[in-house]
Amino acid sequence: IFAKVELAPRDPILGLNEQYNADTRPNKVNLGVGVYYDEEGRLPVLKAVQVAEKALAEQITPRGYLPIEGISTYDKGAQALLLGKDNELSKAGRALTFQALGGTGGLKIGADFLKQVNGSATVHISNPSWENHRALFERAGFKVENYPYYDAATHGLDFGAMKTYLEQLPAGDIVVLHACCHNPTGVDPSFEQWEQIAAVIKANGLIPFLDIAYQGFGAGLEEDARVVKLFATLNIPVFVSSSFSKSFSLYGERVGALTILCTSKEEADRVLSQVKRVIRTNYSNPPTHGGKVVSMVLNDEKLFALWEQELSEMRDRIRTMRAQLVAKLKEYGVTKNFDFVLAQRGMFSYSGLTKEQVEKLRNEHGIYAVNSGRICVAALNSKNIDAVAKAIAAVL
Ligand code: PLP
Ligand code: TYF
Repeated sequence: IFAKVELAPRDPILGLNEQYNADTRPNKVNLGVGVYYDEEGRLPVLKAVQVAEKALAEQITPRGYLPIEGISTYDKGAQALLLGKDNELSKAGRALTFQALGGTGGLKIGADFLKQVNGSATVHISNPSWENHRALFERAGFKVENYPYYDAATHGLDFGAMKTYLEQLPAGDIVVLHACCHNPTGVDPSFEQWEQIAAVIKANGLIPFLDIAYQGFGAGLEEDARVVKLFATLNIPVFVSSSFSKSFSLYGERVGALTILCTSKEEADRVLSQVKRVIRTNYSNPPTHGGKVVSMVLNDEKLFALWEQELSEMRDRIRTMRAQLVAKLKEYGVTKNFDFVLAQRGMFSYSGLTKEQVEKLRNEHGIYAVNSGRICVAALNSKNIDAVAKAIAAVL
């Protein structure tokens, strides 16, 4: 049975990591994978997480199976982060949240459930989008198309083309939207543009699937959930995949969630029973540790405040790095205007570097970026930024 198995290509981003790890040059810099590093170039372990883990270590508890939908306080906390604490949908029993294996897991159980109830629909993702979106929805059995999004000429959003495209979609089609901090471009619609997108989605009977993997990295926890809250007012089915991988720096714990908004409590009860079946046949129930840590932080006022503070420090550091990169590029003689980097939000910048320039950066300078020109600004720090800016100036 293995004779005809073809060698699959490496993940373009995670494959880059393998190449970076094998590189022996001492001054190499990894701007490839979307991971937040601190000023020392280390993956942080947040103080809020440390406090929670110490508390958990002191209470030795049995490790039985979790409910299929996960830890209830985790689900409640994750839902409140998206919709706000006392929101109408949660109170009415119209919002369902499932602990999931990262944001990826939330997308996958949502996709599997959608395939069951809306299988002939086409899924539309932004052009470009996170590498895994297309593969994940195709693997779930969907046809996947791209909607216009990024405009390379302006380094901004091609809103006109995006809206026109959405307007011609048939009812029932699924639209995957990055609720904040678009990966890979860093370009988000304005709130006024979001209102127009939401109106088209509602008018055409489209199904929005919001992906929010960087809540807190744009403008703040509440501000970044504004788009989710907007869609929650539409009174239509809404899917939301959220991730704590980056915001808690808990990548390997696989902490994420799927939230589904329904139009009535009765509908929600039926949906709940079916999504549980999807989860049961995939991995039965989620793991305990990461979920307990996140739940403890989300549900303790002091720990929550500490986490929010740490998150705001991460966000501010990335902003500082954006400003420094733009300033250093000028300093090293780049005449092209890079001010657009300041307007981009979240971890990433679509730098506009070509594939050839990215290859040169890697081969000649040991600086790793994604072939699309995406760089992870959250991997810059005051020790590597000069080398990075000099190298970019050289390849330009
Ligand atoms: N969606 C987007 C847009 C992402 O950038 C990521 C990043 O990893 C994910 C989903 C998946 O998150 P997780 O690592 O929690 O599975
Ligand atoms: O886009 C990124 O870099 C992150 C990390 O298959 C990631 O989202 C990349 C590829 C992948 C899973 C996670």
